Amino acid sequence: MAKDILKYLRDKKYVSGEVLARKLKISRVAVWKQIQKLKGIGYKIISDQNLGYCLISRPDLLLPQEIQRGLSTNYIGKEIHYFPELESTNIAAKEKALHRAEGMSEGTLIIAERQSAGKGRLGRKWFSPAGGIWLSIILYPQLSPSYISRITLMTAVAVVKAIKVCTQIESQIKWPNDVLINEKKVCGILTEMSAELDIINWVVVGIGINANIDILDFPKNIQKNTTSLKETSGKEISRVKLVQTFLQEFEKYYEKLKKKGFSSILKEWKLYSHTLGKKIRVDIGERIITGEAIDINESGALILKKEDGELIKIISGTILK
Ligand code: BT5
Repeated sequence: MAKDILKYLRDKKYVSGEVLARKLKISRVAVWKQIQKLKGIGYKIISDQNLGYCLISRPDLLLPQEIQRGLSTNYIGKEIHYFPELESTNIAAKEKALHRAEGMSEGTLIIAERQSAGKGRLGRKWFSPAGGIWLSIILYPQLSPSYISRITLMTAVAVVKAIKVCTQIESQIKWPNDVLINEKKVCGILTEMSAELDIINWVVVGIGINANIDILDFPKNIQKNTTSLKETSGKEISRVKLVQTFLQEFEKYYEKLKKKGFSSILKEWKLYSHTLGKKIRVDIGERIITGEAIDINESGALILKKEDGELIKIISGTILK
């Protein structure tokens, strides 16, 4: 109901309690109660005995009604589950993803203001204080499980585009799942899935973007290699706008991936690549391989040229400093 009142409240203009009551088919006392609720979550609303209610400002929170206001996607973010705090949006999304048969729809979003146990890859920790963007998207693609790495690469392209559109900041993609600004990590992506033979049951794409976080708030051991959009631009950015833009870009690229294949996205990925052309060391679990990153192939694997000229195809790994 509080959400419905927002539809009729106008930015910086008065709407009478009577009109609100009539539109929503509730009493004026009920309207007043809902207004108190909205104030409680940070909406600044003033009231005048004769004129009614006037919305002065919205809270800087990633509330579903704020994200969905003006969101132009067809299905990504049409359903949003919002939490002030969660252990991890990926954990919550994975639980929800199981309920496809009960109507869980593709593109459902889990979003939290803070994560108490944010996850990186391979059991690493992801630091997730207030001010960042921590979200996970549930997908049910009819693609082969081998597409998982392409979904991560595609997501990184959508992040770079959204950052550019919203802040004008140029960022680069470090294969496979990092987005960097001036060599420092501003975003990490964690893609998880459940699959059987050649069928994907579900995919959860988790995205963490350091939006309005002060660098000194990061743990000491990662400060050197980490940045935030606030730090780079020198001012707070609109997180709601960035989430909306990202969701729109994400849907665009996801559709492209499914309909036209990966090659068109790969071209853009290469444009934003921080990795190609560099001499790197990659930890692939059982060993570390050194060589020049010369290409990404059609399935999203990194092609490394060793000193002796041998070409190695790496499906997943971590580039070492
Ligand atoms: C990642 O792992 O980069 C994937 C991060 C995914 C986070 C999102 S937030 C929403 C969703 N819910 C979750 O629980 N996770 C996803 P990886 O490549 O393994 O990098 C992890 C490493 O990045 C850590 O070991 C730290 O060194 C560093 N790190 C941790 N927090 C960071 C932060 N906020 N910004 C930059 N670097 C960070």
